Amino acid sequence: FNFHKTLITNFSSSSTRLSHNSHNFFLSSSSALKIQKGDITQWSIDGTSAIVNAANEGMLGGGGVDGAIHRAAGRELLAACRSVPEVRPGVRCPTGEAKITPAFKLPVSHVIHTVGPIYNIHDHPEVLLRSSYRNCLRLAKENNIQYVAFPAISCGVFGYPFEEAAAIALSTVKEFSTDFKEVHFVLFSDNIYEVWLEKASELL
Ligand code: AR6
Repeated sequence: FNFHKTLITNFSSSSTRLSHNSHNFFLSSSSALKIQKGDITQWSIDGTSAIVNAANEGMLGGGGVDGAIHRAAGRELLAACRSVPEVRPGVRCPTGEAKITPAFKLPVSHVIHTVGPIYNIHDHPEVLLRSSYRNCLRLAKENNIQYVAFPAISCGVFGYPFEEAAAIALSTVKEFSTDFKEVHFVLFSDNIYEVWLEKASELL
């Protein structure tokens, strides 16, 4: 009993601006998964932290969460992305991979940029989406990041069905169940938030 009490105290003492709306799940005795509605550019937490950007292969900004992150981080983020070497013309981050930059004006330590699959174009989008989440988490771990926040990668203009995306996102985070203090999903729409909560109750 005391053991659990300690954990709960520790988790509630790590404050996020959005925590009033968050649903908490345990990944392990030392790690929590939190699902909340909100704008990921506003997310902050005490500790080494990263937000994930759902970018495109060029990494020079775009619409959706990518646009919001670049606007909030400022022009230095664009310069940092531009300095990521191209692996082929116009491609800095191939689909399913991830790159890390500083976060500049954002209230976190780093931004991890990944490119999810375009659901109706890529073969085996489920393999690529899992690879996006996995590569973000690997990169976070390598950089000693303790807290990571994800948006719903590929669930906007890239057209991934929400339920399938939620199952992949949550089961992949579960693979890293002892590696982070907390992993958060910060979801913009009511609809996606509900789907994520339902899937988490099923899988965690
Ligand atoms: N905070 C959290 N989630 C957000 C925010 C925000 N501020 N803004 C939007 N979302 P999308 P994709 C949600 O389209 O499908 C860009 O142009 C949004 O509601 O941003 O991976 C890139 O440059 C949706 O649920 O990313 C690429 O070209 C989720 O974030 C392309 O879009 C992802 O939607 C990537 O498409």
